Amino acid sequence: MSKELTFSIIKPDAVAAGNIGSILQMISDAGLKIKATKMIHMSREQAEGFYAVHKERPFFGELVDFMISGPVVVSVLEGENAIARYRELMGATNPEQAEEGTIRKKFATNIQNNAVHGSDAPETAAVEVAYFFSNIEMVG
Ligand code: RTP
Ligand code: MG
Repeated sequence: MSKELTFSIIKPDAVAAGNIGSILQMISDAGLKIKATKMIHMSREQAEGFYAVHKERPFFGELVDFMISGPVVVSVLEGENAIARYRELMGATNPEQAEEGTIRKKFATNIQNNAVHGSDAPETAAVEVAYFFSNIEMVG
């Protein structure tokens, strides 16, 4: 099995609620290695570019407003099957449907303010990592 990279965002709701440490601990306890991490406050243009795949969805404007409402913590995670494992740890998009023990069950407020983002496929993971990090920012 080869190692895989995935990209994570701790969203503004979770940062504002003081949950950065708890979420990074859950990631670490799940055996995902943090290869890079930093706090940023995205501009509208950066958030619109990141969520470009959703630009035709009815919630796009509100989603961008939410994502720029405060700072976020972006990270690169590594592990075997990291993409699927992180999405499992995150739980369902809507926290009402999220399993016990998941990040969204614990920390999400609603379907939009849902604490975290994780890449959904190798292709999107590669694009998302490169959107926020250069190679020099990642540990070996
Ligand atoms: P993410 O991309 O953030 O990891 O979340 P996801 O795959 O579980 O969900 P996705 O369908 O990709 O939606 C991206 C984000 O848009 C917000 N959303 N709002 N108001 C709504 O009905 C709605 N649906 C989705 C959420 O913040 C979701 O995570
Ligand atoms: Mg998604």
